[in-house]
Amino acid sequence: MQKMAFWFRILPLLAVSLVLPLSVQSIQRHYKFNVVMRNKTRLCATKSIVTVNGKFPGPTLYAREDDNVIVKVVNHVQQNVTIHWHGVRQFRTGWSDGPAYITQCPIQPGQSYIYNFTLMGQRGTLLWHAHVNWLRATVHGAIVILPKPGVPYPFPKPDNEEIIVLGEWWKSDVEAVINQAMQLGMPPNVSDAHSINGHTGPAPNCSAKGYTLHVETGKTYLLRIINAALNEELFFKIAGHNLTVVEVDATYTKPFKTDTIFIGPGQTTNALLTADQNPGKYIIAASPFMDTIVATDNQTTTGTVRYNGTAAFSPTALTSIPPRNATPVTTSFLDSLRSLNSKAYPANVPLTIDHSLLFSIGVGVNPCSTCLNGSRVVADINNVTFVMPTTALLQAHYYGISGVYSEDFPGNPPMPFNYTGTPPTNLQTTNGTKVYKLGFNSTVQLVFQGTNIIAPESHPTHLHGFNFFVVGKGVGNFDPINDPRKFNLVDPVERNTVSVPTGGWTAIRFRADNPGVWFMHCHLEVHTTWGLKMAFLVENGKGPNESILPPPSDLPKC
Ligand SMILES: *[C@@H]1O[C@H](CO)[C@@H](O)[C@H](O)[C@H]1NC(C)=O
Ligand SMILES: *[C@@H]1O[C@H](CO)[C@@H](O)[C@H](O)[C@H]1NC(C)=O
Ligand SMILES: *[C@@H]1O[C@H](CO)[C@@H](O)[C@H](O)[C@H]1NC(C)=O
Ligand SMILES: *[C@@H]1O[C@H](CO)[C@@H](O)[C@H](O)[C@H]1NC(C)=O
Ligand SMILES: *[C@@H]1O[C@H](CO)[C@@H](O)[C@H](O)[C@H]1NC(C)=O
Ligand SMILES: *[C@@H]1O[C@H](CO)[C@@H](O)[C@H](O)[C@H]1NC(C)=O
Ligand SMILES: *[C@@H]1O[C@H](CO)[C@@H](O)[C@H](O)[C@H]1NC(C)=O
Ligand SMILES: *[C@@H]1O[C@H](CO)[C@@H](O)[C@H](O)[C@H]1NC(C)=O
Ligand SMILES: *[C@@H]1O[C@H](CO)[C@@H](O)[C@H](O)[C@H]1NC(C)=O
Ligand SMILES: *[C@@H]1O[C@H](CO)[C@@H](O)[C@H](O)[C@H]1NC(C)=O
Ligand SMILES: *[C@@H]1O[C@H](CO)[C@@H](O)[C@H](O)[C@H]1NC(C)=O
Ligand SMILES: *[C@@H]1O[C@H](CO)[C@@H](O)[C@H](O)[C@H]1NC(C)=O
Ligand SMILES: [Cu+2]
Repeated sequence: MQKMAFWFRILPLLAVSLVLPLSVQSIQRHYKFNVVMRNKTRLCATKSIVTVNGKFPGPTLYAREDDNVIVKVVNHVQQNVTIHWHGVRQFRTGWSDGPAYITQCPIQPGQSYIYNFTLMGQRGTLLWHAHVNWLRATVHGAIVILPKPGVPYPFPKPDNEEIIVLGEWWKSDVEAVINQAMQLGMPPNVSDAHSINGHTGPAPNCSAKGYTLHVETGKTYLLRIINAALNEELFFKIAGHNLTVVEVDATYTKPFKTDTIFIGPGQTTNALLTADQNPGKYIIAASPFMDTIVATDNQTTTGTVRYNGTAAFSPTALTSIPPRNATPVTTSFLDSLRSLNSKAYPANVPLTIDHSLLFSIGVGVNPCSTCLNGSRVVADINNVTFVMPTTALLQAHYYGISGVYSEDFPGNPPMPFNYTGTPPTNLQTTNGTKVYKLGFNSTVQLVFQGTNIIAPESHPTHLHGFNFFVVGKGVGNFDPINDPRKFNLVDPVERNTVSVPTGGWTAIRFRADNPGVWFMHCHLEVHTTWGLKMAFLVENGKGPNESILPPPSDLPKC
């Protein structure tokens, strides 16, 4: 009897310690993404767009850190489709990363593909988006990664949270916009409006209702802000309120207060908003940043924060919009970003470097007999304009198919010049499908150097498969002797997409501990189309968990 009582008491404990941790580690989240056409009315006109499940923005993918996520994507439209889980590390699961012709062939009309990945060592907000042509203009949505069960946020628990997806809207079909630009060899038409959660708000000749965030006095909201625009870095503000930034790109930051968020395409920012002002209505504004001669969509999109109990007729508090060329606002925001670097969330910055790379990034001009001026604008990294292969690079690497890419991507500009001074007279680039090879677990320091060719421009540059630390940045040319002395190797911000300042440079560091083929490109879609892209090939390691997993059986074929 006594023995049995003992076992009755201990069994639940055993059940807890043996069964619970296992089940907690292996929660599966299943999603189905039906890619379908839908008519949407924006700017007082109706247009048919590609969507996921009919939604714009698309559905939010919720999961916890350590969860296994299974998304079945079924293509019901006439375009090729792929989905990229922007910022998800995809440790050994490059097959689920998504960029067309880099890690997979597109999901063709009528076909489907199951993305299967585990969220490891990340928590916060990311985004998913189509990664073929310009489809991501309408095919995008939020990824919310909650902390593991029982693990609190490292900041006061908000009363509620809200996803804020910023986007761009064209009255025309977006594929027609880029196809026309490519035919002419000219920059594409800018968008007709920005949007907040799919709402453009009031625009010229169209009194559309904007997005509204309802708040209760005294409560704090975690805003999960995502820039899903194609070609524009944006400012985000709320009248009369400061925001406290606590996380970017699914890594925690040291909290800091700001009245303006600066956010590039592909980036995410979590910020706390406290409804501590007089009850009323306050404008939310998203507007473009551009500090050089390049054209932008100048429409500021607006929404409203509305305190509960506010009368419909009460006036709305406006906010001052940063000027389009407000470089100091961007600098002060970027300089405030620091990784949390706590005991629980350390910043493991590589301190010794195996590969020290300098990548010049910008545009060029190549001959084109059929184009408007007999030339076309292209873009390049180290003078290589990347040409998309017709076989995905990851398959070519995994199966040893030769002739798809070469491994001679230059680690330095082949012909150094004064990148931020007078450009060379010959603006031509070379074509190539080249990768840069990295040994497993090697360390990389990569300096992005913007060029002045045609015009200097800020490039929000994105690396797939890794987070990196932003150890330094500056204006002018990178100085390899003096600038590294000023690097922050203690608490640099950790992210997956970084803005390289106009006419300047940014230095990042990362450890190549994820085997596979990883795309790196400017997240201004126009620059990606023009060729500002390349890939790193990270070799397998020797250990049991250091190789690419075998490809899934439903991997699309080209
Ligand atoms: C969209 O609208 C057009 C024209 O109004 C109509 O012909 C078409 O069937 C609609 N498509 C969908 C998917 O609703
Ligand atoms: C997902 O991938 C894991 C690891 O490769 C595999 O064991 C599992 O069967 C896959 N699940 C699905 C639904 O494909
Ligand atoms: C781009 O803009 C030009 C000038 O406004 C216009 O004529 C053209 O139709 C636009 N292209 C597309 C695809 O909308
Ligand atoms: C708004 O409408 C007016 C009058 O019809 C027209 O002149 C103007 O060009 C329109 N503006 C835009 C941005 O469409
Ligand atoms: C926002 O922060 C600034 C600088 O700290 C301060 O001057 C301002 O009063 C704050 N505004 C609000 C609404 O808290
Ligand atoms: C946007 O504003 C800039 C600076 O004010 C201006 O040079 C540019 O022509 C505007 N672009 C459009 C499309 O109106
Ligand atoms: C807002 O809602 C809260 C809780 O529902 C309530 O306590 C408060 O009085 C409301 N405030 C106003 C201004 O209606
Ligand atoms: C590069 O050009 C800039 C702008 O003209 C000039 O200030 C700088 O001195 C030049 N640097 C070198 C190394 O020549
Ligand atoms: C880029 O490559 C082209 C073609 O080989 C060459 O003419 C040009 O001088 C190179 N430019 C630079 C900056 O390396
Ligand atoms: C470079 O590649 C593009 C296609 O991506 C092609 O149109 C162009 O002719 C190529 N240029 C050269 C010099 O091979
Ligand atoms: C990678 O290298 C670091 C530093 O040498 C080492 O601490 C770590 O264990 C290595 N990781 C793997 C997976 O080999
Ligand atoms: C879709 O992808 C397939 C496979 O790569 C390709 O052959 C086809 O041309 C693509 N279709 C379009 C419309 O781009
Ligand atoms: Cu760019």
